[in-house]
Order: sequence, then C-alpha cells, then structure tokens
Amino acid sequence: MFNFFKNNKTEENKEISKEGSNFGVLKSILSKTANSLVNNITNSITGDKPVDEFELEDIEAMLIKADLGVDLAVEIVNKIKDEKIKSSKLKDFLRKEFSEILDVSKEEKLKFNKDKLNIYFVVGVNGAGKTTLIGKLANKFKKAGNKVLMVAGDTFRAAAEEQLDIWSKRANVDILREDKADSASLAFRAIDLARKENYNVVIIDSAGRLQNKFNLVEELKKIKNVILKKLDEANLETILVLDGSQGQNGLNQALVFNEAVDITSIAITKLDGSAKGGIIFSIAKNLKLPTKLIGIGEGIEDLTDFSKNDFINALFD
Ligand SMILES: Nc1nc2c(ncn2[C@@H]2O[C@H](COP(=O)(O)OP(=O)(O)OP(=O)(O)O)[C@@H](O)[C@H]2O)c(=O)[nH]1
Ligand SMILES: [Mg+2]
Repeated sequence: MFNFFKNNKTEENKEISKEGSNFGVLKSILSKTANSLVNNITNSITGDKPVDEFELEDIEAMLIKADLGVDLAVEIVNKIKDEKIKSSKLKDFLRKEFSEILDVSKEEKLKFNKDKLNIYFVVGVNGAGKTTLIGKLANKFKKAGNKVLMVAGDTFRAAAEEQLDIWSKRANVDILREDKADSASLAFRAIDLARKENYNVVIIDSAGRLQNKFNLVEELKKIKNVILKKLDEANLETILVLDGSQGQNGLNQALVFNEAVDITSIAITKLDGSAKGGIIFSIAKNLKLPTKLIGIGEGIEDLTDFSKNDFINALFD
C-alpha cells in the first residue's frame, strides 16, 4: 500500500533567506543575461544617428545569441529599422519592447486561495529542476502557515521518491509516496487525503522521462484528468519547469507540455550563472505563458517570485 509520512521536525531552517529576493541578488544572478541581451548591444552601438544596416545585422545576431529566438530577434530589428531608432535611444527602446513582451498575464503570482484546496502539478523534462522546485515551494508555503502535502508522482524511478522524501524533511512537510504506483491513482488518493486531513496545498511531482515521449505525455494527461475530476480548474496551477541554462530548447519543450496538459505558469530554474535568460521573452511571446517563479540556486530558499518590473530593472539598470 501507499505510505504517508508526517513530518514533525521542529528545528528551524537555518539557511540564509533570499526570500523576497532583494534586488541586488536578482541583478547579480541576471548579470550574464543582461550582458548578452542588453549591454553588449547598447555598448557597441552608440552615437546620435539612426541605427544603420550593418548595426541592425549585428543586433539581430546578438539577440539570437542571447536566446531570444530568430523570430523575435527579427521582429525587434525590423521595428528598430522602421521606427528609425537612434543608437542613443536603443536602450530605452529595448526596455519598452522587452517590458511589453512580458505583459502576457495580469497575474504575476501563483494562483492561491487560502480557504480552498490548491493543487500545484509540476511537470518538465528530466533534470529541469522539478523536485528541487517542489522542495523550495513547499518550504515557502509551509513558512507562510499552510498545511502542505507533497506527492511523489514520479513513480517511475525509485530514487525520485527518495529525493522528494529528503525535500519533505527539509521543508518539514508531509509526503505521500508509493513505490511503482500508478501516478494518476496516487494523485487521486492525494486529493482525498488532503480533503480528509485539511491540507490546503498539494504539490505533485511527476516523471521527466518515461520509456518514450508518448508514454510521458499520456501519463501526464491522465494525472491532470484525475485532478480535474476532483476539483475546479480555478484551483489548479500546472507549472512547467524549464532549465534556464538550456535556452531555446525550453521553447520546444514548452510547446510539447503545453499541448499535453495546458500549462498555466512557467518556472525557470538555474538562471544563476546562465546567460540564457532571454528564453523568458521567447516563451511569453510565442506561448503567452507567464513566468511566475525563478530558481536561483540549489538551496531551499533559492526561489523567487517573478516580477516583471524587477526583472526588467535588473536587466537594464
Ligand atoms: N544552480 C541551480 N541548480 C538547480 C536549480 N534547480 C535545480 N537545480 C539542480 O538541478 C539538478 C536537477 O534537479 P532536480 O530537481 O532533481 O530535477 P528534476 O526535474 O526533478 O529531474 P528528474 O527527477 O530526473 O526528472 C539538481 O542537481 C539540482 O540541485 C537552480 O535554480 N539553480
Ligand atoms: Mg525529480
């Protein structure tokens, strides 16, 4: 049968908090992305005349290199050309463009209703950072006074349950797990358990790789259907975790997962040290999906809510 472990750890979490992500931390994490996306362009193209043909080519190449994707890079360069943007105004122009691209959703934060059962279904390819994100998220919800249940929905790999178990202890939250279980039926039981024991936050892990992509997609669809049989869509957030150091690959992954389970928000991990943060713009533009969380390290506190203004300011100021 399945196992349900209650954690009763009282010890305070002693890791240094990056909660609320002070702006300095975000700025230093995004410094490589800022260089590739903004500074390399605005530092090399100066003067008071409109950007010329050669410079436009350079800008296009730099934007593509910064993982913005070819379509978006071409679109921006065409605007610079059509609007006869002067080199000295390039930074202001890019700031406005990038800011508008991120206006895909009014909701910047994860859906959450304190009085309801909130389900977070976490998907993504293997190694993207799903399990780590769940640990960080559980910790955050727990500290805010919620009753949190983790569900070891990656039943394909025994080690995956162990890994989530470790995170449940770190975050001091309960976990539901069962070796080699059917993950959809585990999700089903998790929701029943949550109702019975008054959990208000349930976070479901999932496999990143099964024998093939078809099986993975079918399994994720099954889990999602089970969840939606039990509760309203308004209380479900389906989070796609993307490895921020993988750049444009993330866009292709997002397309596949979005088709399978209708993603409602994106979490970008490993932005620390990566120059490929431009992927956030590419996803917003192509899929109209909001990024709501950013992973900025391997520790339990290394998670920050995405804020459009902070993100833009960190890149441009
Ligand atoms: N630097 C950094 N590393 C991260 C971050 N998030 C996750 N990692 C690391 O990425 C690796 C993979 O993370 P997991 O959480 O196991 O990824 P997963 O998606 O659950 O992988 P599977 O279970 O194999 O599908 C681990 O070594 C994590 O420590 C992050 O925001 N920054
Ligand atoms: Mg995992």
